[in-house]
Amino acid sequence: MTSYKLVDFKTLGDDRGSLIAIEEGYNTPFAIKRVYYIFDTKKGVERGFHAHINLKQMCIAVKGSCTFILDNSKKKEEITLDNPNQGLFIEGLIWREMKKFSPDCVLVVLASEHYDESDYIRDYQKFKKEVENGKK
Ligand code: T46
Repeated sequence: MTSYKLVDFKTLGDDRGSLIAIEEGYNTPFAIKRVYYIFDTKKGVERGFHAHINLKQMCIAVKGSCTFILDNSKKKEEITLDNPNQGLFIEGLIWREMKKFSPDCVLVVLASEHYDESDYIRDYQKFKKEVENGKK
C-alpha cells in the first residue's frame, strides 16, 4: 500500500507541562524497529530525495518545524510539521523531500525496519518506473 497521512496524537498534560506517548497499534500502525532523529540542520539544506520500497515511517517534529514534499508520482503535496502532537505517517512508494528546517528543528522518525540501503530508491526516474510496474 502507498499512502501518507497526518496523525493527531493525544497530548497528556497537567500543570507540569505536556507529554505524548507513541504506542504501536494505538497511534502508530506498525512495530517500531528503529528510531532516528535529524537535528542541527544547516540553513537552506534540503534532504530526502528518495522513496522507500517497504519501509513504514512516522515523522514527528518534536521541536521546531520542517516541510515535507510528498510525491506519489501523480501529484505532489507539501506538508509542514510544526507541532509535536502531529505525526506524518508514510508507507510505500512515496518520493519525499524535506526542506525549510527551522534552526531548532528536531525531526524524530520511527521506522518499521532496521536501516537498509537496498530499500531506498534514490533516482527519481527509477521511482516513476517502480510506481508504473506496481500498477501492472
Ligand atoms: C527518510 C527521511 C525522512 C544510517 O546509517 N542509519 C539510518 O537509520 C539512517 C536514517 C541513515 N543512515 C545514514 C545513511 C546516510 O549515510 O545516515 C546518512 C544520512 O541519511 P540520508 O541521507 O538517507 O538522510 P535523509 O535525511 O535524506 O533521509 C532520512 C532517512 O534516511 C529516510 O529513510 O525517509 O530521513
